[in-house]
Amino acid sequence: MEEDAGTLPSKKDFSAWYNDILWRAEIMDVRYPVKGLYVWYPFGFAIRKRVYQTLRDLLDVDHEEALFPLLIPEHEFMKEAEHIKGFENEVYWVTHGGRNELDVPLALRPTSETAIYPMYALWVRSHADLPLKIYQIVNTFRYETRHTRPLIRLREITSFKEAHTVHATWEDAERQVEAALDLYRRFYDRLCVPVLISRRPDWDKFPGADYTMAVDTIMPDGKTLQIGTVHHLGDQFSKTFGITYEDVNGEQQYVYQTCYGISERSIAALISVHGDDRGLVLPPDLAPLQVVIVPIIVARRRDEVIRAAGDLEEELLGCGLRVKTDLREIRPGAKYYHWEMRGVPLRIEIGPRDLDGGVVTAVNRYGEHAAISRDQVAAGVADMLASFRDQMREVAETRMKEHIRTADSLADAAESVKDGVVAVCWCGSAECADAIEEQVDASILGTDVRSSEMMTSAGTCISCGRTGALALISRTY
Ligand code: A5A
Ligand code: ZN
Repeated sequence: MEEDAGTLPSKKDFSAWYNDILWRAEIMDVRYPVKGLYVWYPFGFAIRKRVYQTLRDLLDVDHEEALFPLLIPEHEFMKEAEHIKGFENEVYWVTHGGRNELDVPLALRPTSETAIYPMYALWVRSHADLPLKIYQIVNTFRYETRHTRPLIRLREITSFKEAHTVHATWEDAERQVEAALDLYRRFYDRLCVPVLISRRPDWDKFPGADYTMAVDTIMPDGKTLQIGTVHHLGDQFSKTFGITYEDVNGEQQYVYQTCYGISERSIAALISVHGDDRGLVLPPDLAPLQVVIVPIIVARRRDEVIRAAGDLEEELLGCGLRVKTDLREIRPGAKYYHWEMRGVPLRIEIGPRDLDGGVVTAVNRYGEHAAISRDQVAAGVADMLASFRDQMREVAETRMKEHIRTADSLADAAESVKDGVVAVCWCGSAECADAIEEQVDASILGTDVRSSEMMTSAGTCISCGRTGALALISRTY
């Protein structure tokens, strides 16, 4: 791996900052020689592990984890007409085994409906089997034609969490959509990443779905990033794949389904929402290293300081914290720089003066100092970590709100959208959507916005003046 050289570009130039932090903080190596495929460094992978464990913990409460194959036979993949239309231009095909052409071409899953649902047709028998809630975390492949970007738009999505649920009625599936949104809200709350939840316009819904709800966050440049989607699939797939159950009266009924997904875009959001000009800022629960101890060594009292640092490390490890003492023979300043880049939430400095005073000096990743009494150090560190997490949540929330404006004219919207999301009133017609998207030079993100603060009553469409309802507009990744 490369040594740090120079500094991170300012986050004001977000794109340059993002590209740089990925290697400086050792998250992704972008030098892999296939477009859209990237390599997780061990440190990036350690963050991924914690983020995905958080997701698993939330899902495992009432879902089961399973694993389906990567390869999907052409005849299954081609069954659902809308679904194919949505994905056919993005599919990689395996056509050969060695030198022999395969009888049945195999798709690398771009998503797994067509791998999972033929099996669901075998598994679901009676109403007693419902609801069925299964998820898997896998890699998927999409031949993306838009500009690829590490963690954001990949051709191999390495960390695709997809849940697929089966229900007896349309309403049960609708309730599951809400439950999934709630689960995603809680997931992003653990990441301290604020989200906007809305219903995608019809032309933007998942291929084959009745409707799509999306979770977006606002990136530092004001563009939105879709970091999760929840789809109500109605009975389209159950009719195509013959997924039926016997109801209480002994009659066969088609099931209703949902699916919902999250990818490593969640980690792109985590990095981008919180990071600063000095590097990553990570919530303590997700940081691979929560506390770094930096001994401030003065020759005369060297052994004493190092012993004290070791004792402190042992005590904090004993409390279940992820701690490390940095004993490298480099300047303390270089150590601060190194660990700030990697987002360590808390640094503890311990030197002769601290020893004499019976304290340690703790500095959180926002640069706030506190002296913690040595006898109370475990409780003091736990408090600082907890309040740092709360602060992270607040800072991110405030910043997101600053990126949301309302507009009541197209000109106004066109101006405000350069800086973030704009809430407008839209009548719902396709013609007005076209007019708005063209004149504002941005996309309609969604309607039916799930944010108490944005529940405006009906107003007049900014394009045609007829009655309309709240819609969000943004430039998107
Ligand atoms: N089967 C459903 C869940 C599905 O595939 N939905 S989806 O197409 O919307 O993808 C789920 C989520 O994966 C998206 O909301 C987006 O956050 C992420 N995603 C989609 N394409 C991606 C890509 N090329 N690179 C990284 N993440 C992607
Ligand atoms: Zn209109």
